[in-house]
Amino acid sequence: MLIKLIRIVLGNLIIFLNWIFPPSKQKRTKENQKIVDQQTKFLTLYQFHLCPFCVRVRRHIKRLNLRIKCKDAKRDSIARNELKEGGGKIKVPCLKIELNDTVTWLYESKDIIKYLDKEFIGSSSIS
Ligand SMILES: N[C@@H](CCC(=O)N[C@@H](CS)C(=O)NCC(=O)O)C(=O)O
Repeated sequence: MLIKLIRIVLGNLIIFLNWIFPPSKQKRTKENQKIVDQQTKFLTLYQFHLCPFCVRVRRHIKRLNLRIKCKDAKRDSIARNELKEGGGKIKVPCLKIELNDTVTWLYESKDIIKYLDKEFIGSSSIS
């Protein structure tokens, strides 16, 4: 009970700090943003709103200026089932990558960030 309360307080504090200090966004031309938006159509992030690892990944997505669908696997039971059935476990964050008829469920915030950097860092950026 106490642990749950501490988690909620800390989670909300992280959300608040994230709101106060938003990451600076990578800039792209409209045309380049359109190309990147096409590529991110195939990505879905399964996450919990208050999970610090998810906040880290969401910040990174914002920093890279990516439009990636986010599904809340805590409150949305359909998303929770998709994650369990598809990925094999309820652990967040998890990035679902749908490419060329292959679906990959990428767990671990570190690995998700590494993947996004590899695919999108500096991708068509202005500066
Ligand atoms: N090492 C993992 C840690 C992820 C993690 O512990 N996530 C927690 C939420 S903060 C989780 O999914 N717990 C399963 C659950 O609550 O059902 C990462 O960096 O992504």
